[in-house]
Parts: sequence; structure tokens; C-alpha cells
Amino acid sequence: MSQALDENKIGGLGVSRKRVEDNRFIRGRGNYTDDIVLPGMLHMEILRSPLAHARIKSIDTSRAWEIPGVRLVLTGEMAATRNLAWMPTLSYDTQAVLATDKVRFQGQEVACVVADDPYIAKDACEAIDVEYEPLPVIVNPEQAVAEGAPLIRDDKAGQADNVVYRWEVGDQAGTDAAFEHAAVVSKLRLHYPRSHPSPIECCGSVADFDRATGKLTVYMTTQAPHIIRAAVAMVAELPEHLIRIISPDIGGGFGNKVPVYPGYVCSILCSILLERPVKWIEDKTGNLISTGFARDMYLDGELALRADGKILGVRMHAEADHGAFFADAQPSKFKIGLLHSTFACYNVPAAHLTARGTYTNKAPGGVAYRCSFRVTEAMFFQERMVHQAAKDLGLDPAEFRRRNFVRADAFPYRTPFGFLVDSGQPEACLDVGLKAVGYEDFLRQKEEARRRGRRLGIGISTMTEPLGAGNSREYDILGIKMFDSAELRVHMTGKALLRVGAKSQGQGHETTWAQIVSHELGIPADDVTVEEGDTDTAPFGMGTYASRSTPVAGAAISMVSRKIRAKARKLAAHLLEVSEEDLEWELGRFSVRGVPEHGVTIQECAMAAYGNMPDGMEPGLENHAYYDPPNLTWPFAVYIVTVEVDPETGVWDVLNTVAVDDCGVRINPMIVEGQIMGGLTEAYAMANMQFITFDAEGNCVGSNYMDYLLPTAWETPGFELHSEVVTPSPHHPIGAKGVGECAAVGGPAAFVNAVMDALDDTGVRNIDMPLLPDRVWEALTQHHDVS
Ligand code: MCN
Ligand code: CUM
Repeated sequence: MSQALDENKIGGLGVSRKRVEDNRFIRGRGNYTDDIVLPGMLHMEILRSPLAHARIKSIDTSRAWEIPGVRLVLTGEMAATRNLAWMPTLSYDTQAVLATDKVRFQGQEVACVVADDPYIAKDACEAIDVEYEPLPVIVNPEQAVAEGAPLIRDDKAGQADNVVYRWEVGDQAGTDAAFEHAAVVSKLRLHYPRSHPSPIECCGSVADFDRATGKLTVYMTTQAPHIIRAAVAMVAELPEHLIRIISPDIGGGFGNKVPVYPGYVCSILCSILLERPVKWIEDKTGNLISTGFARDMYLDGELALRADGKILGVRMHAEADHGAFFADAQPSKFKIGLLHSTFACYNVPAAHLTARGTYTNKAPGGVAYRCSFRVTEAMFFQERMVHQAAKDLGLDPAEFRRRNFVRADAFPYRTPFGFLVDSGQPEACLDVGLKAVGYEDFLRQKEEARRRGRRLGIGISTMTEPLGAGNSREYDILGIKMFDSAELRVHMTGKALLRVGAKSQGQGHETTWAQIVSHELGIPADDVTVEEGDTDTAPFGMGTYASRSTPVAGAAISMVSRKIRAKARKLAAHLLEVSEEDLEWELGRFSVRGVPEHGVTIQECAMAAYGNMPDGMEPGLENHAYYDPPNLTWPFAVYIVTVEVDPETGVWDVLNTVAVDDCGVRINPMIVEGQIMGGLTEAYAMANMQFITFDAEGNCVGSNYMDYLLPTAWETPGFELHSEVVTPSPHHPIGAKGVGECAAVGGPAAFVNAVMDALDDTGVRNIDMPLLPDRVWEALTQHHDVS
């Protein structure tokens, strides 16, 4: 009789285990960077530029120094004496830490003050007198490349214009040929506006340099502590073993906490200069106007179509606005991120993509907000183009997609841009979604409503996206390959400590990682403590972004557990006095083949590792694994939204949202659903209300929550989630695919397509996000596109 454990009872794979971290979060007992208080700690505040582009004529700090309680007033000139006025970015560019020559965006860091408390520091910032000479301002790529445009990066030798890069991929000749044979060419010009992840907790750091030991400890809000350690080692020229980066609890990251920010660097420099701990906590406006934003990309897209709806070719040109410094945290090789992951779920014979990045007088960044290295733009553009192409052909958008999907039996499929999509069931997911939303029925309702002057619309978005960067052949950041890691220590009682190179910002890693160990070893999840975010204790990892944690770190957790199991097998053989080959594994237990009652538990093996190991065996039950994934994982998703647009006001209401996510095996279904709901909320926000814009002088409109709208529970519609279709990743040890970003990536196009569908008799081809009521109303009344 089998004595196997029930995985459901020990919190293994597929269990909606309650989030263990929430125990402290919902009791207000989290430990965030601002909760760190060290003896003798001082406080730092940053003076930011009010102008978007101006030469600095002088900075007079004398009044600030006179304020009682002020310990240090740091300018770029002083930082320069330590070679720290500038720093390298994660994209091989440079970024000013504190401005010396010019300010290049509104909100740029100009000086900082360290004082006994943050209020003194803030007051002292206002006592710094900076004389600016305003320069002409550039706020979009078109202005950046216009004749006679002022040169933003005159600090860079050899930089003669405002172009950051030109990049292209695909087959130009083949694509041109496809367009020659097209019956219909469908064109669309789209803008994905600048938005911001706006985590509840802003960025911050507590730097603590100890002169006696020479050790620098930095508590900070980072999604990637080991990358920060490497960057600090390079910038501050300190040896790595004397740098400890600790990322405590994080109040949301959403990609905003990947880059290296001047505030971090300044707090470190100030701590080194003062030999005291220095805390910097950014305010909301500072966060919104100066830290890693999202998107800001223009697209010219064209589809070559056969009359029956077959896509023959895709042509795309993207213009990306990178702000004043190219600071994207993304794989080095791909200048515009993974934009070329576009059209990966469609069978497209020929494709060509060109891209140009430009400097503008805006904050640096671009890769953030559940973006998977710009897959967000890729899928938005794709699904808007697909929707419009169907309309141009007079085909049903669902049917048009079906005709062009890569069929389930055609995987692995190589896209014309070079990705290997290894698995998926597009049609099966679409079927579930259409049925759930009642597609045919809704189309009838729409027609009937139209006759009575009401406007209903339905929007579909279907996509597969590459998650889990990534295999070391292709993916690196600053030359460091994008593998990840796990270290597992099984104590003698069979309890365990798991340390991982990723770093949760709210995704629930402490809960789900233990479930993987539980699945592999049969140790109850409650017996596994998960630790992340401390470079002195965690194994080297590249951190959490691009939904890479499950695909990469999650796989490492499986692999290290299997190494532990392999050693436990030797211990079991010793305890049971049989050879290893005679043992059978069932969850949590080895037994002698054919004699199931004769066995030992994993806990008994653990005890033996410390008290009864065979001669010659190294004691202990610990190991680590570094995992370099063979490919990315390819989740597939269908999002379908129905709306009603009020023709009198342009206001649109969401009637129904259906999401079908196939992210392979789900470790924790409840957490996955939470991720999808969060992503759909963000998708709705971007489609409906959320963007950061700039006036002609480069003033940021969106610097506070009056201008930058976050949907509350009141505005957010309900979502219907489906998980019927499960296509395991063929290479991931437990078949899981990433999911954290899917709904934010694929969702926006579904909302926009729904509104466009409601306007499909007006001749309007596009309204740019966000679809604010006045924009929709303008399109409805003027019958033209609105951007
Ligand atoms: N999961 C699962 N089964 C799967 C896939 C994932 O149970 N098949 C679980 C994971 O174990 C993890 C969560 O779902 O607990 C998300 O996993 P994954 O898709 O691997 O994504 P990451 O953990 O790498 O998270 C990063 C992703 C990104 S890039 C952004 S941006 C984002 C997001 O997660 N930021 C978030 N979701 C967020 N959620 C919260 N609460 N806070 C953020 O800052
Ligand atoms: Cu691009 S936002 Mo997430 O990858 O941290």
C-alpha cells in the first residue's frame, strides 16, 4: 500500500496556498527601506531641476550650509572630484549623477543635502541658488531629429545628433516582395504614450559605510540586488566582497526599481564622505518625474494581406523616446528591447522591423511597468494592427486571427524575427474566450443596439510573449549572463532554508518557491523558509523583472531540489541497506522496490545526513543550482473586452472582460490569478486614463496623482478568468511559464479594440491611448483619427 503524501496537503504544486508574506504585510509588519533605522543615521534630500533643458551657470550652496543641522551639501562638481558626477547606465550609456554642465530634463538631480532630519535637508535644498540659462527643449522624437535641433548630449564625444541608436531586424527584401503581392495593405500609425509604474513605495536607500571594516552596506529598493552590487563595484571602485546590497521588503516594483538611480549613488557617496549612515527616501513627485517610466514609442505599421485574410508580411518602424540618458535595463544585444517578439503567435512569412531611439529632454528609462523588455509595445501594436487589418478586409477579427495563428501542431515555430516559439494552443484558448464572452450573441446585440443609436463594441487581443530571459547565448546585462540561482539547505529535522537570486516585490515568491521544493521533495511548504534580496547570503542572480523568476529562478529551485533528492537517495540506500537502484521515489519518501512498506522519509534521510551517513560521504544536505534556460517560455493569452460607448459624452464603460491565460503549469493558481487581475487593471488604466505628457517647455504633466490617474477599486471593472488550457513549457523542469506581465502586455489592445469596434462605422481607424472621453467624442463627432 502506498504511503505517498498528498501534495495538496503539504502545499505543493498547483495548490492555492495562502501567501505567507501577507501575514506581515497586512499587519503593517513589513520591513521596507524606510523602516530601516541605524544609529547615527542622517537624511538626504535631492534638489531637482525646474527646467527641462538649461545650462548651469552657477550653483551657490552657501546659504544651505548655514542652516543648522546641515551636514553636507553635495554638488556635481564635488562628486566629480571622486569621478562620480557621471555613472554608467545599464545600456552602456552614461547618466549624470548630479548635473555639472547642463540639466537635461525637468526633475533631474542637481544637488543634494544631508542633514539631521529630512525636513532640514529639504529646506536646505531650497536654499541652494542655481543660475540657469534656458535652452530650447525637445519633447518628442520628431523634434529630436528635426533640422537644427539642439544637441542634448553635448557631453558625449562623437555624438553629433540626438539619435541613440538605429536598429533593424528581419528580411527587408523578402518583406518588400510580400507587399508587392498583397491584395490589401493595412496601415496604422500608433503611439503608446509614456506611463509610469508608480509603485506605492517610492525608491530609497540607506547607505552605511563603515570606515573601520571598509564595508559598505546598502539597504535599498532594488529588484536586482546583485546587478546593483556589480554596478556599485564598478562605479565606486570598491571590491565586491566589501559591498552588501540588501533589498528588504519592497512595496511594488513593476520595473521601476531595476535601474540605478542618482539618489542611490548620492546616498552611498555621502555615507562614504561622512562615515555615517545616510537615508534617502524619494517623494511621489520625484518618483513620477525622474525614475524609470514606461513606453513612449511611436509606430508605423503595415500588414500585407491576401484577400482571404492570410498575412503575407509585416513592416514596422518604431521611434522610441528614451529621454536624456539611455538607461534601459535590458539585454545588451537588443537596442529596442524585445519589440521584435511581435507577431510570434501568427504565421507570418516575411517581416522587417526598423527602430530608432532618440534623446529628448525627458526623464530616462522606458523599460518598466510590466513590460518584459518592451513586449508590451510589441503586443499592443500587433493586436491593434491585427484588429484594423481584419476590419480593412471586412473579416471578423476572431476569424482573421484564427486563419493566421500558428497551429498547435506547428510548434516549435521560428518567427521571422528569429525567436523559437516552442509551445502553445492559440486556437484552443481563443475558443474558450469566445465561448465565455458569448461572442456570436454579443455581435447580434451590437447590431441591434446600433439600430437604436447605442454603441457596443468588442475587442480581442491574442498573444504569446517571450518570458524568462534568458539563455546565456543571447541575453546579458552589462555582459553578465542572465541565468539565475537557488541554494537549498535541508536541516537535520527536515526543515529547510531556500535562498534565491530573484527578488520579490509583491509577487509572492516566499509562498510559491516553497511549493516547488515541496513538490520536488515532499517537504511541507510550511517547513521551507524562503530568503531573497541579500547579496551576502543569496546566491548570485539577476533579479526579478521580465517575468523571469519562475522561468529561470523557479527552474533553479527544481534543479537544486533534485540534487538534494539525489543525495537523499544515497542516504536512503544506506539506511535501508539496499542499492540505490532498488529504491523507488514517491513524494517525500524512498521505499524498497516491491516492498513499499519498507521505506524512509525525506526527513529521515535529512537526519542521516548529519548523524548516520555512510562511510566516505560528505556530511550535510545542502546544495545550490545555477540555471541557464535553454529557451524562453512562451505563455499564450486571450483577452476579450466588451464595452458600451456613450455617443453623447465619449465615456465608455466596460461591460465584460474575459481572460484566458495559458501559462503552463501553475505553481499557485491563486497567485497567478492575482497577477492577471493586477495586469488587467493596469491595462485598463493605460487604455482609459493613465499617461504622462509634457508641455512644449518640457514640464511634466503627470507629476502627481491629480494628473496621473491610478484606477481605484471603484473604477476598475470586474474580470472573468479562465485557466482551462494548459500547455506546459517543454523545457522548464516543472512545465511552468512566466505570467507576471501577460495581462498588462496583452490587455491594453483588447480595451482599445473594443472601443474602436464600437466606432467601426465612423471611418475612424485609431484613437491613441488613453482613450479619454474627449478624444473618443472628437473621433465620434469629427470622424477622424485622434492622437
Ligand atoms: N507563478 C505561478 N505559476 C506560474 C507562473 C508564475 O504560480 N506558471 C507565480 C510565481 O511563483 C510568482 C508570480 O506568479 O509568485 C509571478 O511569477 P513570474 O511570472 O515568474 O514573474 P516574476 O516573479 O518574475 O515577477 C515579475 C513580474 C514583473 S516583470 C513585474 S513588472 C511585476 C509583476 O511581476 N511587478 C509586480 N507582478 C507584480 N506583482 C506585484 N504584486 N508587485 C509588483 O511589483
Ligand atoms: Cu519591464 S517591468 Mo518588470 O520587467 O520588472
